[in-house]
Amino acid sequence: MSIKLVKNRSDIGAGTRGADLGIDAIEIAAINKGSEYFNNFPFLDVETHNESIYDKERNSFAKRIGHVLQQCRRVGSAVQETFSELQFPLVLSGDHSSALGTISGIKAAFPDKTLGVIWIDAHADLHSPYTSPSGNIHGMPLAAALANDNIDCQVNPVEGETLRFWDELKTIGTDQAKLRPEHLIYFGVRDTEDAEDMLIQKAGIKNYRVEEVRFRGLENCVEECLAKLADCDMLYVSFDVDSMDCDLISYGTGTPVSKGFDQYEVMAIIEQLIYSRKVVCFEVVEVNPLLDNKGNRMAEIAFEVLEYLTPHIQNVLPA
Ligand SMILES: [Mn+2]
Repeated sequence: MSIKLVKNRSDIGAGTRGADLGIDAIEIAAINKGSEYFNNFPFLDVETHNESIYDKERNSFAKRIGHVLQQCRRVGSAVQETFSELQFPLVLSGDHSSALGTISGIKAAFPDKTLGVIWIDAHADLHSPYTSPSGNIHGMPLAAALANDNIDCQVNPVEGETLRFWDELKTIGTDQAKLRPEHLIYFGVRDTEDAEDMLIQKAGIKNYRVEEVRFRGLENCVEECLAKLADCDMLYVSFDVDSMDCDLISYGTGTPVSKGFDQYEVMAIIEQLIYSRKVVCFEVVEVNPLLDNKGNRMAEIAFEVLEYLTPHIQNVLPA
C-alpha cells in the first residue's frame, strides 16, 4: 500500500477567495526548499467549480450549496477510488467544506466500519444553514456528517433548493449519518458561536483546548483521545491550518485565530495518532497565500508538517 495525493483546489465553501491557491503555494514551498516531495507520489486532481463564485443567485444561508454538494461528491469519489486502488488518500484541499466529501468517500468505501474523526481546527465547523451567521459552508461539514441541523438554535429560515441540497449533503455516499458525536474529537477549537457551543455541550463532543494539551501533556491527551475512540475501526485526521496560532505562524488562512498550537505540537499530535495504526486518511486544508502577511509562510509551515508526517504514515501502511 502506498500514498496517493488527492488535490482538491476548491474554495467555494469559504467566504474569502484564495484557498484554492493553497495547494500550489504548498507545492512552491516544497520546490523552493529543494524537495522532491510532489514528484514522489502519484496524484489525482479533483475537478473544481471555482467559477461558481461569479454566480449572482446565491442563497445567503448556504452560499453556492449546489456546487459545494457537487464538489463534495467529487472529493468523495476520488477518496473512494483511491481506497479501491489500495492506496492511502492524503488529501490536500482548499476550504474545509471538502471534509464532508472526504468523510463520505471513506464511509462509501467502508460502509460497515465505524469512523472516528479527529478535527484539528480553531473552529468547530458545526453550523447548519439553520444556524450559520455567514452562510459559508466551510463552517458546516461536521453538522452534515453528523446529520444534525441543530434546529433548537435555528435563526435562519431554510427552504426550497437550499433545504433539498442540504438534505443531499447529509446523505452523500450513505443513507444515514456518517459520524456519531461520541466519535468526533476536537483539538484546538477556540473560536465558536453560541449555537455551536450548545450543540457541543448537548452532544458531549470533547475538545482538547490548547491550554489543556499544554497543561496535561500532549501525549496524555492524545492517548485519552484514542481511548475514547477505541470503538472506532478507522480514523480520519482533518488538519485545518488555522488550528495554529496566527500571531506565531502566519495570517495565511481564511479565518485566522490567535493563541493556537505551534507546528511542532500539531506534528506530535498527528504522529501519535498515526501510530494507533487506525488512521486511514489525512487531510490538510485552508492555506490561503493571498492573505499571508509573511510571504508564503503558512504554506511553508503546512509543507513542514506534511513532510514530517508522511514517512510516519508510510511506516504503518500494510506492505
Ligand atoms: Mn475548519
